[in-house]
Amino acid sequence: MQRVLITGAGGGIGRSLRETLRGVYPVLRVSDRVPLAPARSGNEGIEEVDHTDIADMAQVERMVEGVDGIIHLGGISGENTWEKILEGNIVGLYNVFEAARRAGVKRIVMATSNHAVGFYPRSQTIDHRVVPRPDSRYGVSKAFSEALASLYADKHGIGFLCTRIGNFGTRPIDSRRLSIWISPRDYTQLARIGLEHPDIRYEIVYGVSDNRRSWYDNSNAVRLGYRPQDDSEPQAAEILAAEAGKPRDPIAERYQGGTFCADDYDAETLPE
Ligand code: 15L
Repeated sequence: MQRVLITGAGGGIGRSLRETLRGVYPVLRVSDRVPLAPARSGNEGIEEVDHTDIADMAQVERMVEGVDGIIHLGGISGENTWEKILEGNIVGLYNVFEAARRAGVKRIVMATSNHAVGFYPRSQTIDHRVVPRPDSRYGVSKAFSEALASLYADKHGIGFLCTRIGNFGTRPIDSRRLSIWISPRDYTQLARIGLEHPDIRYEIVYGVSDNRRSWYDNSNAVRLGYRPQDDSEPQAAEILAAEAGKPRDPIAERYQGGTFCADDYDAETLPE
């Protein structure tokens, strides 16, 4: 990998990867539709800063020019109106994959989400083979991203690592996140596997740390060499004590997607 592109580089994960991947590849191109910090150069590699709205194919074609691998974080990162999801996560995603195909890009690490499978109950441990159970319009767009990646892998030979990210941050922020948290250094490791592993065609893995309370069987990531360094457990006692006695939504508590499942919920019976 000579030149690696990070889309959505202005978001939390993008800003973090810009630091942790600095100097790992000779050129790091960072892109977003929001303004980014100016490019740096020097011993730790060259940065290129790009400004692109992924809903516009002409801009996307320029963004991917000369790139060997992409970490695609761009688009909408939570529940939103259908119009915004359509623009960022359906049209925008298609533009990135299609422009990448035309430009001969060989590898894409993609941010899908736990919300593609958010309606699995917390009582169930799920692996990379389960069928999607989206918990929101956002979750549907992430299931779509996994399906589009599968098409571009099978038909066009682009290698995809689809990372179903839990919750990225320096520490878990609540009891649900104790099960799905991922630290910056663990996500960096996973992204590097996605770009550098010699035999990736189409793989789904969970973007989570080695959390004792995990709901995921992440053996597919382990098979690819992932050795997470972090576990949310040291924060558990403090988080659980802070939440003790607070009212809890029964739908949010039952399913892995939490409040994404509870929002707008009006079915009369609970899905299994
Ligand atoms: C996600 O997919 C979102 O991008 C992030 O903002 C969080 O909401 C996260 O899931 C989560 O489930 O905590």
